[in-house]
Amino acid sequence: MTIQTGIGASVRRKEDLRFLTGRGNYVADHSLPHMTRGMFLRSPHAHATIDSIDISGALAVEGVIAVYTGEDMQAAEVGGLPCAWPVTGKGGVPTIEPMHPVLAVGKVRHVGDPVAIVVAETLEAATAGAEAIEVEYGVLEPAVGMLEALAPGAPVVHDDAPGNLCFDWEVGDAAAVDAAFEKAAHVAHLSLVNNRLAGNPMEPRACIGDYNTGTGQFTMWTTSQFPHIVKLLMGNFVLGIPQHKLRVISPDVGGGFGVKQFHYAEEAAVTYAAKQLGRPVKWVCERTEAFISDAHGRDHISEAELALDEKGTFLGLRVKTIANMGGYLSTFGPNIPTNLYGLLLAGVYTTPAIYCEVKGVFTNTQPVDAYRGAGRPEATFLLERLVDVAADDMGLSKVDIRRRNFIPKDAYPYQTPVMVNYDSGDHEGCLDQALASADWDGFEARKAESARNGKLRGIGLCTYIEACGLAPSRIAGALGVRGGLFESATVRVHPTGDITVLMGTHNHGQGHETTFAQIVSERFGLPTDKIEIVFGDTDKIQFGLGTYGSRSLAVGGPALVRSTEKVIEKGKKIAAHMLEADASDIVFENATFSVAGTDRKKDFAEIALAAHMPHDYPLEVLEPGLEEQSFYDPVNFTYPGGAHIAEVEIDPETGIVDLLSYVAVDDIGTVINPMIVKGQLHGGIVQGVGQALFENCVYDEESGQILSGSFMDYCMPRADRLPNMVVETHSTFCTHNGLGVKGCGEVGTIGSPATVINAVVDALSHLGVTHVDMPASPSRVWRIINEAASRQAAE
Ligand code: MCN
Repeated sequence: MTIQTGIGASVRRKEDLRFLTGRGNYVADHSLPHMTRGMFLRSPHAHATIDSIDISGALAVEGVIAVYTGEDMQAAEVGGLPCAWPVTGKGGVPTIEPMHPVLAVGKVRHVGDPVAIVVAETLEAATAGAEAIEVEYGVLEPAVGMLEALAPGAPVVHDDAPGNLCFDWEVGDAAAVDAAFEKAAHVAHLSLVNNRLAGNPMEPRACIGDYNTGTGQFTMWTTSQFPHIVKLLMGNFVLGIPQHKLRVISPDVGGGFGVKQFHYAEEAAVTYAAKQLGRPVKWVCERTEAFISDAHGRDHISEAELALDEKGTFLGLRVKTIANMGGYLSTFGPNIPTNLYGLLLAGVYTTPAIYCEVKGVFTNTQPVDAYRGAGRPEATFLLERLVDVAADDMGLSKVDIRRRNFIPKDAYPYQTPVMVNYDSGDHEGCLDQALASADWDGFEARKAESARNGKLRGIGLCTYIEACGLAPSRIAGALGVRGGLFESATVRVHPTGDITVLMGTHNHGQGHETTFAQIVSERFGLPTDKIEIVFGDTDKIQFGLGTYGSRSLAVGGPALVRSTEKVIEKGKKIAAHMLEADASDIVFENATFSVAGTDRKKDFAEIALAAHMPHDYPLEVLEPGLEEQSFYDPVNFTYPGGAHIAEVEIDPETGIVDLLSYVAVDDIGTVINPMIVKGQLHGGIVQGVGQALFENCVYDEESGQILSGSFMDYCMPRADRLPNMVVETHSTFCTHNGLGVKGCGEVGTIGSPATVINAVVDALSHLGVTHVDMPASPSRVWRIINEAASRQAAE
């Protein structure tokens, strides 16, 4: 029996053996000769002037080698950390991009803002050194909440951003929306907060800077999702290192979830220090330090209104959102609540008029950027909550109101009023399958059973679409990105026929070593154990843009397919020469080149050998070697969609929400590896459930101190709070990338917050509750239940 290893097979993850047996190759595991340890002194204040820094105490600590401050870097003309995706606001006004120094100069703008780096022989000495630095701060009142930061007279985070407004962006047709609201039979309203999250990948960030004093070559190991971009941003904009003198390596990375797709201050600081000292400098983030140095995600305040006719048909949608940028712009900060949010507000519906405005605001908090889903969970949450509110207002069923407004399957491709053009989808199909799998019709009986046990049961539904596979460079360029967004793949066939694939994407948990090998296995008819997928080293890999926005398969996959096609084309020419036939008569199947209609053939390894030992070879017309490279730039995003259904049970005595069941039916196009997709869905859903029920970054409103800066206070979802999930697919196919694939890495996180909160609100709807902000923690739910009960008693 042959084991199927091509597209569609649930091949076990090749990479897991080393991970599960403790043989992964992480940055923190690396040790270099003469390596030193770096430790950052971070601001204890949210907003303060730096009046003086005395480093003498640190330098007196045994083992401390050097201390560098922001002023040292300024004197060395080190640049600021760049924003790679600003947006253009109303009236063409650009995003305000204040200087983001690697180490603070003159002022600190959030708790955790790095002030100095101490380099020492040991971690203990570096830590003691950081503690021995004396900084005189002039503590200022911080701007903590977004509304407070925008209020007149608020403390100013950056002098060049008066009123703390970073950008004021809009999309859609405001006049058309006004007209729609004028003729509406009903308008549904919703005010909501999308809570702030910390990504918390299992492996905290780490980096090592190294400088070769002989060759002038820099090497930086870092836990990054996109080493080539770090190389470009840090080399070109921050440290002025020529690109050919800088190598960035991101080996095994223990989860990223977006948090590791930014160029961080620590990367530049250790590289700068390594150059000064001629010795490698290593920094490994601690968990608590991660809460005040990793970029956070989400953090919106929104007002939304949906205009409907008397039958519940959507006429217009108006959204006003305030989005937190934190104390500085992170690499992609402005892009997340604008292009990845406003452009998704049509959802799966035919709403003809949509208008959204987003104000980005600076506050004295940690910078905010992408976190799994990035913008799309926010759009889905707002829209799918609002649809439920409208259904309740009008006495319509949650299913019927959605069906009435779905974009029909045969209306694709579908141009939305907010720029994006969806290529394919089948929302009815996903919904029907989800309703059946969740036994939607049997809910009332289950609810009655819960009631008999004193529990409140609710069911929640969300139908969503998202844009991923970032991105067509031309469209992204028009939307403000300062770079390309294509992807690359090299297929290197060795003389033996074994294969190394060099991918421009980065694997940090998604299973690329398996799924990309499956694609090659399918094309060449070779087993996956003859195929090695390599990524994460800018000296080995051609330029690639890395992994985020569920792009690796949808953008990297077609580049890989093209390279395999080029190898096959060249193989056919070699085979034609060896078999004395015309290349057009050569067919390639199951790793064999043969002359059509004959038994004359050469297998893949023979052709590979001939290409490297070109004795019997058409050298006059064909170069030796068998290695092909491709770059692929898509023409559109891919648009996964789906229908998710959850059931919750609430204990009215404690406010504890139990998630009892979760059904996800997702349209992700062609599935390469069903088992890996299932894993991606499980993980993604759990992260969305985390946002809905448990996780929250909380700041003290007066001091700007983070109050949830450890796992004692920041509640991560755990297996014992989760049900067995039902994860299914219902696919339509991407029309433009050849493979028919759509991304799957974020869909779970995009659908689940709305699904779970819709279920929570449903469980409480008999109390007159119309919305519950996330996280639906026991204390919040208990308070809502008790307030509603008192209200009802008073009426
Ligand atoms: N896949 C498939 N068939 C499809 C779609 C995807 O078999 N139709 C496979 C892919 O080949 C890949 C995996 O599923 O092995 C995810 O593919 P894709 O949707 O292309 O997403 P990326 O590989 O680009 O991963 C990025 C995405 C994002 S944006 C975040 S955030 C995220 C995520 O994936 N972070 C993760 N999943 C994660 N999973 C882990 N374990 N760790 C993270 O940090």
